[in-house]
Amino acid sequence: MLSDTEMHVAQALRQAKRVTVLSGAGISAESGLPTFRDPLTGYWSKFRPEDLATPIAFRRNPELVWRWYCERRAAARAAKPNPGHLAITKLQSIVPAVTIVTQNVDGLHQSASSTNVIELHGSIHATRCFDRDHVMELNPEEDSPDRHPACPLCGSLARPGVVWFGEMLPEEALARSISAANECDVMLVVGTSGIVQPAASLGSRALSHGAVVAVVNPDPRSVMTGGVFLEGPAGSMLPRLIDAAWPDSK
Ligand code: BJW
Repeated sequence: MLSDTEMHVAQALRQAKRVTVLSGAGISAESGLPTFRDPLTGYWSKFRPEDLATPIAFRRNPELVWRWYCERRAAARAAKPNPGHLAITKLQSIVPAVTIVTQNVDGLHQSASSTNVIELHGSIHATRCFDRDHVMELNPEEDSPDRHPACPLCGSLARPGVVWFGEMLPEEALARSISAANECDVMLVVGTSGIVQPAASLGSRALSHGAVVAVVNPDPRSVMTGGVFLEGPAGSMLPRLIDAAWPDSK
């Protein structure tokens, strides 16, 4: 039985010409990848962000940062998309203009065969050098916490191709995300605490442009002012919504 709010969002989806999905770490939780801010299992329950996810942290202790990302790369490579990712792929097969703006670096939307994915915080599967941003190839078979490669062009150490605190987001990705927020009829904000800027402000941007904004999250603390809240994990809530919007597609 669907709640009135779920019915309202399903109806808005059915009528929508353009949908934007803003995803965060929570959508990959059911694929076994930890979120950042879960008090028990999140990365930041064990590490401080400033010790690992900033350029200063890398300068201070590159080996520690490299080891952490090496473990996370291995986990991301082993992870499989879950029903939440797959529901978004299905949505893309029904609505022609669906843009996925993800803060995630794990590549699971792409593994679920989604297209039009904007990686706002980069990709953990990309590597470049710290000093000069030269692109570096990292062979998964040689990717080991004990081997921190240096750039063949300039000798500087490898770093993951992600966006750390205090770094600018990729300009084009941010511009496309802002357009996707401005232009959508419905925005689904899935699995994000909405703390990290500028991604966090995309929901209110969509709202102020007249979109229906629905937050999908098991934690009611993530309610966004003005958006509607659908309480539950993405892996069950998203398939329910799509099935409710398009019962014939079940
Ligand atoms: C489920 C679920 C299930 C669980 N189903 N849900 C303006 C004001 C204030 C500060 C700033 C500002 N502008 C910039 C800043 C500074 C900073 C910032 O925002 N700081 C905040 C902490 C306040 N931002 C930046 O530095 C950004 N750069 C920038 O803006 O440049 C210009 C500038 C620089 C300096 C000053 C001013 C301007 C860059 C941000 C980069 C973020 N990087 C990280 C690491 C990426 C690499 C990596 O993966 O290691 O990105 S931090 C981390 O947080 C990661 C995530 O993408 C990001 C967001 O986290 P997310 O995805 O929301 O995860 P969680 O864990 O927070 O939430 C998970 C949610 O899922 C929870 O709600 C759960 O309940 C839910 N969940 N299971 C659905 N099954």
